[in-house]
Amino acid sequence: MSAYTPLTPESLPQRLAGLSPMARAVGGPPESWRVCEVGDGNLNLVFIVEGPAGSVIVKQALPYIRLVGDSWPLPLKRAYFEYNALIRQDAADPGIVPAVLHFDEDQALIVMERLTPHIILRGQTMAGRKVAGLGATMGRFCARTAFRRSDLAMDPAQKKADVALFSGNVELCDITEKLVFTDPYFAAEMNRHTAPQLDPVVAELRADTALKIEAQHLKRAFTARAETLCHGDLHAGSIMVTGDSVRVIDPEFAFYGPFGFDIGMLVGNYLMACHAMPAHIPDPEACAGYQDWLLGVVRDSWTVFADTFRDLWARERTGILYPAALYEDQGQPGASAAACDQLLAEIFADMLGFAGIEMHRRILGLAHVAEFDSIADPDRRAPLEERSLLLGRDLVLQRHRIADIDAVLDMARASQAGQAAAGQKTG
Ligand code: ADP
Ligand code: SR1
Ligand code: MG
Repeated sequence: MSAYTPLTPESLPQRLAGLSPMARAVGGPPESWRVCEVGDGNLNLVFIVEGPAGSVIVKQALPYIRLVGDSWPLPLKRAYFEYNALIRQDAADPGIVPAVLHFDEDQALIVMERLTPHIILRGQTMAGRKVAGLGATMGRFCARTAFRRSDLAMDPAQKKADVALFSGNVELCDITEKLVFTDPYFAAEMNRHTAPQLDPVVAELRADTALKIEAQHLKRAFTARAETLCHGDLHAGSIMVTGDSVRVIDPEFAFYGPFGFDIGMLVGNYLMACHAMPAHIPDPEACAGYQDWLLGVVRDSWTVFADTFRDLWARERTGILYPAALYEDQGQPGASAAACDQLLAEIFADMLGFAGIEMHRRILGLAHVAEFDSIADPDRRAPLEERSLLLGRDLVLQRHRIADIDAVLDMARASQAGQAAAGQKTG
């Protein structure tokens, strides 16, 4: 047991020199290592350590929220949840999350594979660059982790032990419960929005009782439905890409929650990127082309999620839910397929609800997205944010009536064109 001490670029080589997996990966004498702190996230220290043999990432939790400062303490144990999530995600969908080389619980640090030449997805999309296979890889990742870490596939004792383990991630869930599901809908202290331009729509949303009821229904799903292991913070800053490789990082918010949570957060982020794009790609034709590509990513994410989920349903349904004894074994494969379709319809509606809530909190809450925040002129920013807010409300309120993913894309296109909810097909 050693007392927790935050690393610095100067202290890191000497402090971690004795870790053999790290020394092997980096090579050379520790005095020759180049160390650079690159943490651009909201919470932790992240170092790149380079040497003659290669490089690694060292991520260490701080005892407070980096974005806010030491006035908001946060327990170091979040590194334990991140480590436990990484190894489970890697087992469920190998090769997507960084390989873990070492975990030190006392120092709240993880040494992991450095993804290179990957960059954060947000930077790619803001620059209007496409990533081959983005929707398919993320749809598959979400479906594989959702299915394989649930009672559809797991041994029930292991699933319950896992729920118990991750139920300790209290403080990070508390952040989501407050910042995502609650604060956007009242004048919470740390909120900020583009003012005064957005004031009228913000007042309208906060007065919308139907919206606030649905937001709390979704929060209830977040707190009570321990269906599967969720990444918990799956946005464009938690995905690293090249032109044709897609990897996922940063599952410290991991918890057991609804099947549709991760893919919903992701879809919300893609839709916000779409709405912000006119400010980043000035040529209207190029912008429209890129928005279409982003909407294609939304479509692929859902269709590949659903296809993968159906495939796993057929091949890997070894858990306690919807057992084959009730359907296939009685010569009723159609009933099994119907059960799967009904569950996917529920996940689809949840996904849209979580997407809408995410779109609200990133414009009204504490933690915004660079797609909007980097638009310097508030008169340019506000109308794009407003369309996103209104689309988010439509997704939340109408989620049980939206027929399919193409109807979502129609709603997004209409919203981008400034015609909220027009062009929507509902079933
Ligand atoms: P936080 O938990 O504070 O949000 P992140 O895990 O998002 O921190 O990491 C912050 C930054 O560090 C990322 O935006 C990325 O640039 C870099 N980073 C994190 N993990 C890796 C990795 N495995 N490989 C390469 N870069 C990484
Ligand atoms: C105070 S933490 C703010 C946000 O950063 C994290 O990445 C999560 O998205 C959290 O809601
Ligand atoms: Mg992060």
